[in-house]
Amino acid sequence: MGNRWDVKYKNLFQGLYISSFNKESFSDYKMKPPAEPFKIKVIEPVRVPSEQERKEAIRKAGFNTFLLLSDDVYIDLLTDSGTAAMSDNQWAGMMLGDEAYAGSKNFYNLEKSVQDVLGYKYLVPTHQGRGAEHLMYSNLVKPGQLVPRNMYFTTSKVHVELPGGKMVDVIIDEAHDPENTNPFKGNVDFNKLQKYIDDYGADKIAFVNVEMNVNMAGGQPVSMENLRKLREFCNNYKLKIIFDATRSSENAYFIREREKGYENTPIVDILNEMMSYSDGCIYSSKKDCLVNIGGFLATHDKEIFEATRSMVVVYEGLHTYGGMAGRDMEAVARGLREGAQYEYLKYRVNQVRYLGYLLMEAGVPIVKPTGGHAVFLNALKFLPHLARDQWPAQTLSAAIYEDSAVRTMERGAISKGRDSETGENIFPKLELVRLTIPRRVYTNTHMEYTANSVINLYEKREIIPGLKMVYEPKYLRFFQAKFEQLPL
Ligand code: PLI
Repeated sequence: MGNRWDVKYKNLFQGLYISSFNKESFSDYKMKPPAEPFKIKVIEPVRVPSEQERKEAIRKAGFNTFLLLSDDVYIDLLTDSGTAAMSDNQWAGMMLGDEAYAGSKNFYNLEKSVQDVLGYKYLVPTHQGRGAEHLMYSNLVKPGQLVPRNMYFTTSKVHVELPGGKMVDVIIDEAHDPENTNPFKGNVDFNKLQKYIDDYGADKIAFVNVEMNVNMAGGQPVSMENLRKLREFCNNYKLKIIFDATRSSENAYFIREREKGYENTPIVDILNEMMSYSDGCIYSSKKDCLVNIGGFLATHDKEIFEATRSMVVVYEGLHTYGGMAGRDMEAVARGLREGAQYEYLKYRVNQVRYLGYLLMEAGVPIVKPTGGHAVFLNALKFLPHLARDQWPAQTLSAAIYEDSAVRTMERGAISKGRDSETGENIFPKLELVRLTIPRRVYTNTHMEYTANSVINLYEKREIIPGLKMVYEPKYLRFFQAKFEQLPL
């Protein structure tokens, strides 16, 4: 039965949405925290360091939250990667690890999970997502080729560049606008893709890369319609489609929530249909599989399978473990199934949305609609007095830590890095701070504590000074760069 929100917002979105989508972006909507579909059996004590300790810790870390000690953090929203709480069923599976070098039974359990949940026939396990990116992209990219993608991701960009390729952006324009509430901001723009084909020729395109619930755009989903059309489009040019399916279960939840025709479809069926439009995928299990380590690539294509399986033994380990222990493969095998359960996903997405709602209610500028794995603060609007090369997002992330011992992450110009040809800094339109919610780890009260800290800073935002970069590593600089505070 629909409630008054359904009626109100359905009209607004011209019948595209089947549920009360996006009501959180309206100021008259009162959201309640979602109830957890689990109870807590084990706890890990955490403490709030004193004001003096926080001040010292962030300076010692060069104002880079990656360089903080975990012991100095109260609520860790740095990443949703490898930070999930596993279930009793997953821990039980860990005890059934078959640590054989070859032919571990856990590999076959994982293979079966991937076949059932994602529908791919072939599986190559890796130690984590970037291991899979390395095998897949170095196999498919030739020097000088382009890889169109619905917005870059840091490790993906590097693994396309290492074999001599270049990643180019083909996401819809709406994705670059934090205020735009398009329900599928992760969609591919076919005009942009067509232009690359027209300008460079289809043989210059290594493959088309599509990320689910696009991380750098704010955790924004891709629609099934877009994927279906992309398959038809790419068939015309005989182009392969490779997914970054890392957050595909959360994307599937949004399809069920927002796309007509999927309102009662089981998540696993949605996932199978999504993957049917690709040739293969890379997958960091550390997100939607609810585990602390692991990754894989999977494919329908025997050629890709054979090429990457012959490489996995060089870089990762034998093709029946690929850098994972047997017990870790079992946890992934079980977590992939658990993470695709509707009730879990509903709680998960709504917990993230609750944090976004609290911030929006207080007028804090965030990327809308709230994404699947994180709330993203718009640092350009939060700290408008800072120039781009005073690194507003880096500054804000450090300031949040100093205020409350909540650890967040810069997702803007520091993450984007430099142009591989000119060496110049790139200043992307999105200069964001990511408040990434680990899965099943924090309570809704933790969300409220976090929101209070961000709101407190927003109220005194004009007295936050910018930063100067004083150390810059060659690759993936956001991990290790160091900064000093500028005078206000
Ligand atoms: O961290 P890995 O190597 O397991 O996975 C790399 C990776 C690939 N694709 C996408 C979309 C990611 O988000 C991703 C890793 N993300 C991290 C670490 C994050 O904090 O978002």
